Amino acid sequence: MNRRDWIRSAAALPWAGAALAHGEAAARDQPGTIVRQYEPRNQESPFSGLDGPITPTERFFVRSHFPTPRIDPAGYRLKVEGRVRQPLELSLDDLAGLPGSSMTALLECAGNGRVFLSPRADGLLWGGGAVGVAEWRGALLRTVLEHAGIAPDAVEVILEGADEGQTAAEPRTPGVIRYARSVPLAKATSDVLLATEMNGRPLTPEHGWPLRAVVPGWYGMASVKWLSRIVAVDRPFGGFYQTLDYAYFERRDGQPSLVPVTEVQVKSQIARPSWGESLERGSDYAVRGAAWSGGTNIAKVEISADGGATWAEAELEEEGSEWTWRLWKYTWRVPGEPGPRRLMARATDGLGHMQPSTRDIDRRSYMINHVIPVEVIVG
Ligand SMILES: Nc1nc2c(c(=O)[nH]1)N[C@H]1C(S)=C(S)[C@@H](COP(=O)(O)O)O[C@H]1N2
Ligand SMILES: [Mo]
Repeated sequence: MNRRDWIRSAAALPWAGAALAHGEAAARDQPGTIVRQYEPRNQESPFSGLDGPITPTERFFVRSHFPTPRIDPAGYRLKVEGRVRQPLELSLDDLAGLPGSSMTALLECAGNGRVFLSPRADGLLWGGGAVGVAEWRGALLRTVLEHAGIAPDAVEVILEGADEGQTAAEPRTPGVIRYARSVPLAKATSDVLLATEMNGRPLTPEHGWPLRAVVPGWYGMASVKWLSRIVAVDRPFGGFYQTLDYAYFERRDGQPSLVPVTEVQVKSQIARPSWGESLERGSDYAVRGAAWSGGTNIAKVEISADGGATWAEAELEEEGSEWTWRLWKYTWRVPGEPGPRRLMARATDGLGHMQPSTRDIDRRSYMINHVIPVEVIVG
């Protein structure tokens, strides 16, 4: 189902009243992006613009730690080295010659929703727009690793970007470094994609042209853009972006222990109504949103309009591919009394994990999946 079909099928539903028409109209005149930081470029689009299973590239959030690197396509080489039998240097033509593979996958920044943390957290204050789904096309990382021949003692691969820089504030990088993240070998040799295309077009410069990793099911920080070097290593990588940044506390043996942020946690977000929207009292309003979980499918989404005292099940749209979100809708009979109201959505995934109602401080400023109400005005 494409975006237009999604809107059309919504409009055709029997309960589609005036309030639904209002909500859908808001989705069509798409609001623009919000620039969170100008240089390096960081931007998101309001989640209220959700209008189908795929996020258009121009509305897809951008999260960059350093300026977008300039890459000469003729001179570009992807290096594969470290604990391999045969180091490789692959040109763009070499990459295009590999067996093609495509995947519809969600990317969510580990800091998505950070603006809702209280007390205020450090880092970019994302609303709910640092998440999106795209169709990615390229070759499987596995194919490249097979060509290079992974040594038996390798445990991880480091994915390194061509972008570089240093942080001005704490935590400080050791001078100028390149952006890099590692992926354990089991993940690297199963479903990680090396993408050259996004939504049927070559990657844009901001999204990692000419080549990026897509690590499905993991928060976005692992999907390294401007991928230029892959290093197989025989011990876990302790790089900046998985120790000082993008790491959280896991309780082990009664002690909080820092571990890298990896899998996306179960979450649902309300797209419409949007924050502060006025709803006509007594009308039927089509509440819409999406739910996702890194490791598995979504089993259930529930809505509460009474602060969590009671929950009603939302209707799930048809299931997409393994790594995407599940769109949902719920027809809410707006109360007859005017005043402020709060709507909440909570998802449960196929493994039985339900979104928590409160924030876990062990997660520092990442993995923000507790239930966050949307406040509306009934008038
Ligand atoms: N080389 C490189 N790759 C990167 C980053 C970066 O700054 N440099 N940011 C990461 C983070 S934190 C996220 S959330 C995703 C965002 O991908 P997008 O900008 O295409 O949405 O890219 C990841 N890959
Ligand atoms: Mo991110």
